[in-house]
Formats: sequence, C-alpha cells, structure tokens
Amino acid sequence: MALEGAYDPSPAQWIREQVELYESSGGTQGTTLWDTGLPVVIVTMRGAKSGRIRKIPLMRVEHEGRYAAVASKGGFPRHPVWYFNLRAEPRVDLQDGPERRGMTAREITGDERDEWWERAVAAFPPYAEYQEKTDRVIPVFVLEPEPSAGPAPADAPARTRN
Ligand code: F42
Repeated sequence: MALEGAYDPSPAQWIREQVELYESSGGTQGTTLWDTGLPVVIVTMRGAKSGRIRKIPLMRVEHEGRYAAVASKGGFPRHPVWYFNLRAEPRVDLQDGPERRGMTAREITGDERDEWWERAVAAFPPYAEYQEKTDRVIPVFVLEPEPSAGPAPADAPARTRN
C-alpha cells in the first residue's frame, strides 16, 4: 500500500526539481544524476519527527529485485537526515523508472554490507571517494519488496444447519 500523508518537498531546489520531473513524467525523465547518465530511483518515506512524507533521489543500486540505499550524502561528515527517517520507519515506496512499489528498508552490516557496498561502488564509483572523505562508516540499507498480497481466500463453504 502506498505511503499516504502530506508531502513536504525538499528545501533543496535541485532535489525538489528532480523528484518533480521524475514523478510527473512517470519515471521517463530526470532519471539520471545530472548528465552522468547514471540512473537514480526515488524513495518516498515518512519523516521521523514530522510524520510528513519526504522524497529523495538516490543512485540506483539494484540486484535481483532488491535495492541498496547508500547514505553517503557526498561524503559529508554527518548522516543525511533521511537515514534517521528510515531507521524510525522502514516502510518506503521506491520508484525505479515507471515501476513503483512498497519496500522495507533494513540497515545492513558485516559481510552483507560488504557485498552491497561492492555493488554500490560498481554502480556509482564516487561512493568510494565519499567513504575516504569521511570518518563515519557510510550506512547502507537494503530495500526489499513487500510480499505481494496472495490470492483472495476461497469463499468459505456455506454452513449447513443440522
Ligand atoms: N544522497 C545520498 O546520500 N546517497 C545517494 O546515493 C544520493 C544520490 C542522489 C542522486 C540524485 C540526486 O539528485 C540526489 C542524490 N542524493 C543522494 C542526495 C539525496 O537525495 C539527499 O538530498 C541528501 O542525501 C541529503 O539528505 P538529507 O535528508 O540530509 O536532506 C536535508 C538537507 C533535507 O533536505 N532535509 C529535509 C528538510 O526539510 O530539511 C527533509 C527533513 C526531514 O526528513 N525531516 C524529518 C522529518 O521528521 O520530517 C526529521 C528531521 C530531523 O530533524 O530529524
């Protein structure tokens, strides 16, 4: 089920404009980071404090239908605010081009993080430079599809009275 509530667009103009273009074009425009040609996805989440809907573009790091969300913020010394949103409320919507679906975000560590970090750097090499720039270990979440609703239960057999 899609996340619902009042949406607060990002105060950063370039972020706000990319989200608007991506969504208004049905995921056919604004789908790369600037002119790098590298694809992005849009993640919709709930603000941890405000409870309002927030949307951010992130690099597309996909593997077998799951995605990584890399909280790099360009190697900035502090985690992006959205990191705390996902920790507080892991239920998100992810739009990848025209496809949008509900996902659950889980922060990963150890071997699992190492594996996804490798995929992330393969998709977007600057992540490696961002990690060198900062003392914090850049958090990585894996976004996993919510199980789709199963088939409707068969009609219960009519009850007979004895
Ligand atoms: N950022 C990344 O970290 N990783 C990426 O892979 C990435 C790719 C990317 C591709 C294209 C693009 O256009 C941007 C990309 N970005 C990437 C930037 C990303 O979209 C975010 O803008 C960036 O990570 C900064 O996130 P932030 O959450 O720190 O943003 C701040 C500046 C911000 O805009 N905050 C908003 C605000 O109104 O101030 C949202 C605030 C918010 O979520 N508030 C919460 C609430 O409850 O509503 C809690 C506030 C609190 O105080 O805790």
